[in-house]
Amino acid sequence: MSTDGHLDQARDSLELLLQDKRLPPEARAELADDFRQVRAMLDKLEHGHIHIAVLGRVSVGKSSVLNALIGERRFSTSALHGETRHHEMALWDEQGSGSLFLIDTPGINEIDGDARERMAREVSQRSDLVLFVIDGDMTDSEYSALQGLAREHRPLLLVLNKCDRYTAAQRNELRTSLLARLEPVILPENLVEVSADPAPRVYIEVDADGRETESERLAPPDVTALKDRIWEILEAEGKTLAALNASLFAGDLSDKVGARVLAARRQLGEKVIRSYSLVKGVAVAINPVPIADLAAAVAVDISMVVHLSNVYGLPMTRSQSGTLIKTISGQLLLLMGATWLVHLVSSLLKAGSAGLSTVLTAGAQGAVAYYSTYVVGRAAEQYLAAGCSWGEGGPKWVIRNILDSIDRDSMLVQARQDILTRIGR
Ligand SMILES: Nc1nc2c(ncn2[C@@H]2O[C@H](COP(=O)(O)OP(=O)(O)O)[C@@H](O)[C@H]2O)c(=O)[nH]1
Ligand SMILES: [Mg+2]
Repeated sequence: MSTDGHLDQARDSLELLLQDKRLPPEARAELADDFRQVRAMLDKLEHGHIHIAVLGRVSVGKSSVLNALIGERRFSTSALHGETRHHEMALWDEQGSGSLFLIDTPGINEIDGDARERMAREVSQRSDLVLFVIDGDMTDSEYSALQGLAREHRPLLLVLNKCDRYTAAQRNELRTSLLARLEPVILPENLVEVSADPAPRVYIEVDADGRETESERLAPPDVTALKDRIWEILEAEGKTLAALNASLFAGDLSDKVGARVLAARRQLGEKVIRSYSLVKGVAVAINPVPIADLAAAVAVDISMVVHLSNVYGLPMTRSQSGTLIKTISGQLLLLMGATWLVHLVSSLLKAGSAGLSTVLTAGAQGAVAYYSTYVVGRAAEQYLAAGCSWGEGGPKWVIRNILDSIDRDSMLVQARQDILTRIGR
């Protein structure tokens, strides 16, 4: 599928689900995040934007590097810890391209463990080019973050900043040892040395009388090597870079969104199934004469399946839903007919006695009805989740798995309690 196809599909699916007011709030919040990402990606594709992001430890000079590229103080910098709190973006209008954006990020060591990995991955997935900034030999956490990035298969430059602090000999030594350690992740042309915000130089002048005067002169930033390398990369693969990245990202994202949408539907489906099961259980408990109930009971199941089919965006008519229920009940009867009937008949036999036991048996029958509707609902849901298919194993296999996955006894106890509470006893 094309990049646009993936994203359009993800967007449509999300939009539909976001409109469903019955969706639990947590699920809605998660989906809203995905939605923003899809939208940002679509915008980016539409406008042919290219995103370049910095990553690295705090205070290595990430913000300074971006400022030096732009030639303006667009991102705030600080000698203190952690000036950059959130991702920030600025247009880099070099050579009137109008479509290059620089993205600043917090230090990778300001967030811990999993969150750090996640941020690094997210930043890299959204960007066409990542500048990993360091200011000396690499720490273990820098090293592992860089390895993680390399696994994403995105174009990656290693930027050694603060070169004004090193002598030429030190720089050479550093460069050699970094390359040796990072081979083959970083090739020599992708390790660039810069001084984004060099410390002022102190000059000492001695006049004719031997008096010394000290003066400070600002040193200009030097990021030429980086700029050149970025332009080389962009010129060589400019548009393809963005497109390749977008399709990698789109594939990932639509898989992720697909899984989220499914999980959200399951959550919603479970609510729907449980409420119909309770309706059915209560109806049977109030009126425990099975023959008279039969038609009404099937009607409840049919409504439930129609409702579920809407949750899954594959609307069914009542008659289609009736057919589906027949298939499921047929399998249920085959799989657990015997125990099922014994259970039901023994409940019915007790229905004659009055008083407390009537209440209990009513509850028991209701619970059985609850359970059967629940199983029907789960089976129908599985069928819908697979895009209206029973898969290779057929309905028998699916339904057996569902029966195995439910702890029947505890569900019956719980159902009976819920039913009795509902009918006020
Ligand atoms: N000596 C020197 N200091 C630098 C250089 N680049 C940045 N700095 C200083 O390093 C500190 C942290 O810079 P900043 O850009 O805020 O780092 P960030 O946390 O990675 O964004 C600031 O005080 C900068 O002035 C450089 O090339 N040389
Ligand atoms: Mg910063």
